[in-house]
Amino acid sequence: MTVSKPKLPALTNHARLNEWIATIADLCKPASIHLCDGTQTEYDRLTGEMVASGTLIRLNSQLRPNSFLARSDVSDVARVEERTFICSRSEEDAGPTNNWMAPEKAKETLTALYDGCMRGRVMYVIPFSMGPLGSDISHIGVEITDSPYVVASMRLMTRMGSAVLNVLGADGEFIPCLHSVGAPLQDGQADTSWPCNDTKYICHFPETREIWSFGSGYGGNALLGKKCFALRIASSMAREEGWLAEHMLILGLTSPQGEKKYIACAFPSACGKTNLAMLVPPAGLKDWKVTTVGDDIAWIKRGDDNVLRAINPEAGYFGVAPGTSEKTNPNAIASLTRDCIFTNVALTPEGDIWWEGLTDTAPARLTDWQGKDWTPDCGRKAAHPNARFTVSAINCPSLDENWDNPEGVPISAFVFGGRRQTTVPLVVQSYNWRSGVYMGATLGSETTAAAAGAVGQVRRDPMAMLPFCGYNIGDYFAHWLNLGEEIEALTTEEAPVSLPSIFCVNWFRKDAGGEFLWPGYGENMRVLKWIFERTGGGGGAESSVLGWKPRFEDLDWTGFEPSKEKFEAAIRIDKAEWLNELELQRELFAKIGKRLPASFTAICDRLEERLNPTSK
Ligand code: SAT
Ligand code: MN
Repeated sequence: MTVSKPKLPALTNHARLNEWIATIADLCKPASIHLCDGTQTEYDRLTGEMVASGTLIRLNSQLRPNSFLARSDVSDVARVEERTFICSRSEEDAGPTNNWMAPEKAKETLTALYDGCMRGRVMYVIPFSMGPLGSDISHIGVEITDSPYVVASMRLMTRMGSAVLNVLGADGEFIPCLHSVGAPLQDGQADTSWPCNDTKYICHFPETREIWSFGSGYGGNALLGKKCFALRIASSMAREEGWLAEHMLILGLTSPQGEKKYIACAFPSACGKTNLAMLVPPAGLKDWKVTTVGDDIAWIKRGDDNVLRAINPEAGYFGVAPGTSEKTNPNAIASLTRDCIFTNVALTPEGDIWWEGLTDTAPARLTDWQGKDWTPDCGRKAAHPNARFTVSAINCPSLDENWDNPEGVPISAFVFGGRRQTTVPLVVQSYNWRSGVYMGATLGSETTAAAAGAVGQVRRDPMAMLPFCGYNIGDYFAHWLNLGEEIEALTTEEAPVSLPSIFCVNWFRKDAGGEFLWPGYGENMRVLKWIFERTGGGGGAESSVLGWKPRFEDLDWTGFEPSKEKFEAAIRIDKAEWLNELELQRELFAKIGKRLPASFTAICDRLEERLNPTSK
């Protein structure tokens, strides 16, 4: 029996949205259509159906109430960067760091793939708001998907459902986000627990502000509000409209005196952003407080007062599970006690979850992420290295009181960090906006399991945006420089505006024996405290080639037995390493070519001269 083409009653009172839904239904030919209202009842029904179909396993409700485990297909475990395309009209506008495909070609290829791709499945329509409902900084999207796992995840990760349609009204703007796992079901064909397709495309059309994704059900490939919308499409919107869409966590820092500042920090995927955003200060600094606005993405706009204010467009966390523990991130562990979806973690015989690093000793027996029996000596990982937890922000004990404030929070500092075993010092503060932008732009990091491909190689990851900038990266650098210059130009004696200070950090430096030089995690509070002080014009520092850096006595060591030697090694700027680093930065510049801001080459030359006064 073929399913007859659904004749659509108007699903919403937004004519353009109805039209788009009808067009997609026509193309994808689902068995039925469901407009998501975002209620708990709907969530319970969908998760119940997924338990029945084998897509989800319900965890022990005594140990982990209302929580589920999903196991993905072994071929669908991370973002697929080489299948991710920016489909701008001109190739140059996508730039040298993106894969480009002509929009007509992408649409033609994907239209063929989408034709009939939802046969036998429900087509879900998910209205969602990135950012607090109705905030000037927020934007609305509508995702069409044939994956109920995506619907459930979007409910945890975004503000989703009927309330969003109310804000959208009859003619509000929305970003259409089309997603299919690409696994139509013929009559009577049994479904698999994780349908997906070997052919994958994640396409972005910046000029028409559309997203078309096909073939994957995992993370950023499928939850289109996240990297596709909130970073790739939003970065391009932000450039046109004069704001910033960044791969940054946002945290609040409150001093023992009650002074509060917010900072936004950019790190590549799987570099501990969630841990930093939820940091618990160590005993010696327990009078300091860290609160969480967001753990992954920040949208930042200039207020009428020219202060940069940020919102977290998301409403939940899609965090890396392995390595998350009571020691490394107690707030995440506390967030995960109920109402979560875990993907690709291991299952205990009691029906609870486990992953590498959750406890010091592994349980004697587990079912691994692929559903196979697992024992500690079997030689395999129990959880996939990119296994994830998905949980709503409201579960987080450190959630900031302003996390949902439509006005956003004022940003005092930007922090850029990578994962570098060598070269990059623990922390350094740039002398000014321009050299800070340069620091962020030349960020390098060792690759992680968040994306498919090799792990552990250093690649340039400008502002941690390499896989997420939706347009030419040279233009992106220029946009950052312009924004700072414009704000600086407005500064007068009567109306002083201060741009956020810019810092660069590296928690991951190692000694010659491969041991970390810095303890990381909660101890990072010592660096955050210095950053807090520096943004107020306080805090001791010495100058260096790269910028201001703390001396040993400038960090607060209360409650910590510091090794001066290790600190010096962690903060050291090594001439030979930096001359090599500048060569690598020049490789990036050469790749970017003519859209690279001219000042960057000048800064690089000057750095080289200062490192090596005799070289020129
Ligand atoms: O893009 S994902 O959200 O799947 C993972 C990441 O890069 O952090
Ligand atoms: Mn991320």
